[in-house]
Amino acid sequence: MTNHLMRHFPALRERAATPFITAGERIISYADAADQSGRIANLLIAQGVAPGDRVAVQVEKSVEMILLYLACVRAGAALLPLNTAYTLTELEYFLGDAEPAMIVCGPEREAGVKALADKLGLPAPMTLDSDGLGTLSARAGGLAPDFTDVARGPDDLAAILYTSGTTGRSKGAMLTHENLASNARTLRDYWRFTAQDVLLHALPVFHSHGLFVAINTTLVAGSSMIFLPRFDADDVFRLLPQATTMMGVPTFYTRMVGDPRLTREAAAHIRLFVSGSAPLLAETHRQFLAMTGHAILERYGMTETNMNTSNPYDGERRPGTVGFPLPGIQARICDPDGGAPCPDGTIGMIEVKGPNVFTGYWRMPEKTAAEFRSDGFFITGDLGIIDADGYVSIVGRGKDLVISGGYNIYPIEIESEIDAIDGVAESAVIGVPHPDLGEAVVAVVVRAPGTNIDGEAIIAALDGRLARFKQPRRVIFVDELPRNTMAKVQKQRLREEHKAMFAA
Ligand code: MLC
Ligand code: AMP
Repeated sequence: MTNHLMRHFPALRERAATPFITAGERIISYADAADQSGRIANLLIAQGVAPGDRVAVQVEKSVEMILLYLACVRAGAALLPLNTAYTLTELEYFLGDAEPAMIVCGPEREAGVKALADKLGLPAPMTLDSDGLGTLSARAGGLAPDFTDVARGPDDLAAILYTSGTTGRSKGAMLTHENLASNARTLRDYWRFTAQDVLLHALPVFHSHGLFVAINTTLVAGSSMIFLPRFDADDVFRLLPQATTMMGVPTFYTRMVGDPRLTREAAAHIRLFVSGSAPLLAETHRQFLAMTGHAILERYGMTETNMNTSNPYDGERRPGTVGFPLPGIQARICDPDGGAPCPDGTIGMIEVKGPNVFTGYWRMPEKTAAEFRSDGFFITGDLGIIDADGYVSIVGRGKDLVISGGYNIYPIEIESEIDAIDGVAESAVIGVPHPDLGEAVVAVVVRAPGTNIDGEAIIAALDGRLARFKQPRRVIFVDELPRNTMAKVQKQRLREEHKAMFAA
């Protein structure tokens, strides 16, 4: 048996001289990537990382982070990437739950992560900074570049990505070699990626979008990427003429549309702009088209499923829709409660099935079972409709979720933190339309009787406990929360009341 996912990346052997990643002045060829990932894979083995073991990684974006991902695949380990914004309090849960055999963190975090690792009985962390330096690179540098990839089959674990949930605790979505490989093949073919492509990569690399959609598609096509540490409009406009494709969350595109530098000429070298992770406003799609002549291609995915649907490469890219189920992937609309198929053209729960869909949540068999139908369809939690032409539209969420700048935020997690603060009786967290982030987090809070806590004190109490991007952008105080006859908080009513709060 060979290593299933690595078999899909022949460029590492066959396109040795081709640039894989350009980052500033650095150019890392496919040959470099093969060598460096081989050294890191040798280090993983030397550290005792065995097939199936987790390697937890919370580091700034760097080329070495991607080489570490490749090294994990090659050594048969499962990468567990973590958002750099997560606090040590949040990290404790992930490390305790996943029990990684190796931990890699930024040098500025080393002491805190080591203390956590000691407490949990895990190995001390290695470090990796945004320039790719640290104990990981130093130690791997002394090892041989040759590495025989560990044999792994299609169903073996390749990565665990944690996603929050409506029940509070984050769940580790287990993705196999074939989940990743099948989606990479499909996207390469559907979006016509070839070895001639250069992808402008400004996304973070700890989520499915920046990691798998962007990087696996590049690897499977043997094409190149230009790496930016983050979305910075100056860098993006400077580098667009060197790229042929770009992927982004809608915030990238709303920022570009609001920038006078976005012209036909600026985008002339690009053949494809892709958007996903959050709804792209039809208005943004139209403005972008008017300014550049490019119809942004919107697609729909999830951590658990990789990509499910996409607007077509040829043919109409319909604003406000997420296109058609990708080849080999089935999507259907069902009654959210009973699961019965909905009549054509009605709104219901989007359910999907295909080689892209994960195998389950790490050590949570009941939660896994609850999210699959008996015929193997995964219940996405997104409400949608399929029109007469087959285009899927997402029209709402069956799950209480806020998507801010492409990051998913589950209100229950914020509410439980706020409710635990002295001076708070109860709270409801909602997402409110925001011109830059799509949605922004707002907390509606009822003070405890006789207290006078203010918004600043609430934010201060959340600092260090919750990642900054999850913290409310605004806190509103009310005497009581609106409830229905079942005593359930009427969030829709709160969203309606506050919908113009951030109006531009
Ligand atoms: C940063 N901040 C955010 C935020 N990003 N707040 C809310 N929502 C966000 N998304 C906060 C920071 O903590 C900071 O707070 C302040 O905003 C400015 O930080 P910044 O780093 O300068 O922000 P910026 O560079 O402008 O980042 C915004 C962004 C970025 C939208 C460019 O968040 C981003 O790249 N998002 C992409 C997310 C993504 O990749 N999602 C894919 C998930 S996978 P302060 O107060 O400290 O200043 C998935 C599946 C699929 O969903 O289908 O793809
Ligand atoms: P995550 O759990 O971070 O992978 O986020 C997945 C969720 O993002 C999906 O369940 C959708 O709610 C949302 N999402 C992804 N792509 C789109 C899109 N193009 N339009 C609307 N929502 C999207």
